[in-house]
Amino acid sequence: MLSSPSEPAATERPRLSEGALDRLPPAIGRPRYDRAAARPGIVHLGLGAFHRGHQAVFADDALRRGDMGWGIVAASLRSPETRDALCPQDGLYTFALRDGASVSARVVGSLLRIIVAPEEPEALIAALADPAVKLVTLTITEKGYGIDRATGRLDRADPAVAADLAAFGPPVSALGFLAAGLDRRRQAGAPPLTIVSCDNLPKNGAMLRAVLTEFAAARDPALRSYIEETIAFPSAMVDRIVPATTEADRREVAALTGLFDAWPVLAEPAFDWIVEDRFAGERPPFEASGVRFVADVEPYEHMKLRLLNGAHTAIAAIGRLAGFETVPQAVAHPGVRRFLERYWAETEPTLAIDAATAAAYRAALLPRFANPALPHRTAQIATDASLKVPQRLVSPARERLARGEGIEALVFAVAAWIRSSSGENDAGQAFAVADPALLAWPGRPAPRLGPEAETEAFLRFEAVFGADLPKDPRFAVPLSRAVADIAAEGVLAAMAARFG
Ligand code: CS2
Repeated sequence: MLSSPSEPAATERPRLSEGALDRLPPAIGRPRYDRAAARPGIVHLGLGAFHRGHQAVFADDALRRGDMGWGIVAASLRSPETRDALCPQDGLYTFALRDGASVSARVVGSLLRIIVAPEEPEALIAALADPAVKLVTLTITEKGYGIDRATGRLDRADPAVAADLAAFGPPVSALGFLAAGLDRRRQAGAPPLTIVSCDNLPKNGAMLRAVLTEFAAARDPALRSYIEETIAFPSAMVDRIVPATTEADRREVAALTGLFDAWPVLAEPAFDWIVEDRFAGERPPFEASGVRFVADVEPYEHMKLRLLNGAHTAIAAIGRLAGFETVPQAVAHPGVRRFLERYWAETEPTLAIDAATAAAYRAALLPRFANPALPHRTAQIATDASLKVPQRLVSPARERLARGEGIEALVFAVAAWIRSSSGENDAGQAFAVADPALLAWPGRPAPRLGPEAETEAFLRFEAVFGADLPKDPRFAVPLSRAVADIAAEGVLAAMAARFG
């Protein structure tokens, strides 16, 4: 539903705001609750599109139902962009669901306050220490946790972590803010808190607990004990495809709502938020929105990381090499679909979840990826790939090898990632590699070193491959061959030769 040339430009329309809600067409949902009466019960770190297309929507549902203690104070840890877009709109934004030709939209009102952490560090610490706050959620991406991926421990060389450990000034890192907020809660005797990582990392709750306690221990042993004894870190599986917002999206939302929204969020209808049922205090009343609380999240986590995210990472690498800009474009190619079937045939049996759940999840993936209304960019998914490949592709490969099973599709995906890390596609065109962890890795091979030397160098990337796989010829040999074939024939031909 794109605006026609006769319609006003998006920015010429009245701006979305509290005062403009009455002008929305009746079909557009909106907060009918008294936002001034909503109280912050959640602090969120990492105010990107994903949060606004996922957790913030469930909080808005709760407020709509009259549970007024579940508003959100959201913080951007770096950039002021989202705050600058949303504050003139009273924190409101449009959330649009797109599925093929159908689109529906609602205005979300759960963001009660937006903090840009570097500008107002004290406000964020105070929000974290607020006794009314019961839950902290995080979407800070894989690289936000200051974790050393090779050891699973705190990465003291991470610049933000190092800065926070070196000085007691205003925090910079997510861990620094959490530690400061928790320390204040401890001193004030505030009620216990639950902290939920909503990033695509395995055992994300345990991982966050481990790095945060290690960080706190470096500060103050009493803080460490407080965290270990009173704070809950349930693991969580989050799922929803939420591509970065484009100018075309802004125009579409303006045409749909009649109002200009500087930063709407567009997503697919499918979603999951499965949280380990281990809360320190009150649990958010999100079940009515379809959020599930379970005893053990790990089977769901693996299912999602390996079936969806692993396929995404493979599509992103193949897509970058073959010149597919978006996921729907990539999966329109029959060779990619044949590869994916093999990829899923390898990964599905590694899951410790009942077969029917895995099969249903897998069956829904191709239609989700193919959704033409969500042009999810391969470049976006390829961001930070070196932090994604281990849990998405390498872990299932390792498990299959341990059982003596084949790993042709998994190895091919890893090979495509290695080739795409050179920043050049199969037609010889350069593209940017947005992967700071890869760029900072001292062993990174020089471009155009040749496939054999390239594979050899990458196999020394311990944070990705560990110490075992490089020595295992069942992994190293086919990897080297796949990298060489992709270099010689191009990714699509090398893929067709293997998977049809
Ligand atoms: C994607 C995820 O960018 C990526 O790494 O694989 O953001 C993916 O879209 C979501 O996890 C879907 O739930």
